[in-house]
Amino acid sequence: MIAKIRKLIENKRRFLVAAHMNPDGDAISSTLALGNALREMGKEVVFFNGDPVPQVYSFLPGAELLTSSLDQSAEEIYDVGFVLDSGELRRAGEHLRDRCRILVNIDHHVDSERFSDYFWVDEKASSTGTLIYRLLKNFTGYRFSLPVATCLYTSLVSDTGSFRFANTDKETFQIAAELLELGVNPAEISAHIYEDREERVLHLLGLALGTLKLSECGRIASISVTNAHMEATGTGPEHTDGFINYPRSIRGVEIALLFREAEPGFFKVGFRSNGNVDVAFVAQNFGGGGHARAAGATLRGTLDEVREKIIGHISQIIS
Ligand SMILES: [Mn+2]
Repeated sequence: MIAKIRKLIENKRRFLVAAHMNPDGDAISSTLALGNALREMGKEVVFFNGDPVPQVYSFLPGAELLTSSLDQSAEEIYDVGFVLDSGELRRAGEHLRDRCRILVNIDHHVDSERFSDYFWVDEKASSTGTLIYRLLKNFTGYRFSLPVATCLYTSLVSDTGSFRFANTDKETFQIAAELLELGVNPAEISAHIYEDREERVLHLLGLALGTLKLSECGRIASISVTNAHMEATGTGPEHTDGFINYPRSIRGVEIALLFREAEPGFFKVGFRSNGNVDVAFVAQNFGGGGHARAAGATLRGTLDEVREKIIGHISQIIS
């Protein structure tokens, strides 16, 4: 499949590169890594995401090129649309199908749908950035530039939680080492991601931590972020990235949950697991999806209703 996608790139001219909305570090970085590399190959490329770039990733080369709205003129059709890190097309935008002659799905989500003409999913890869690295390696003449290397390194760091999560493997370190040889500065990138927070984000975190709940068995921990919390602190959903790691870090906790209010009457639920429970499977029960250790779903209801439904369901599974 890698070689097929390489040939597609070699033979086509106009590309769109997209990833899932409400983008995390891997979504943004893999978009920019592939987008920048295609530009370096002399291709015409549009970098797309339905949502804005989270501030912490705005340092990435090409971040300023990301657009949330496509030119609506009918002529604006792309030869190839890459949809990265998205288990479902609707997570990136259903309308992309009409705008692209060929869709390519590159992903590492277990339950990634076959919505595309080219389907390349490796659920063992620690990040979508890893797959972009492998793809670019397949071009004999391509040499990784520092901008592309910087994006790829950021993918690795963000999807492995700075090389801490269970998906961190030998390949992750091998790629990281190669990227360092190309001039990537790990401390600088980490400082951008983890030490460039705005004060208001910590106030939001404070409110969220105030909602911490631990189940009686001590194995399920959750925190919540409501629209009221975000209004009070002048923040948005993009500022909750990483919050779920706090309930996850409690001794004995196997499943961590983050409930975040989306549109009125809906809550997005983030799931993290230490591996005993497959949370992709849990999330699928509620119309969501993801990985065995990290997944998400959106549910209708009040915070109490959604929380009871999810925690009740998980309690049954683990008991
Ligand atoms: Mn990812």
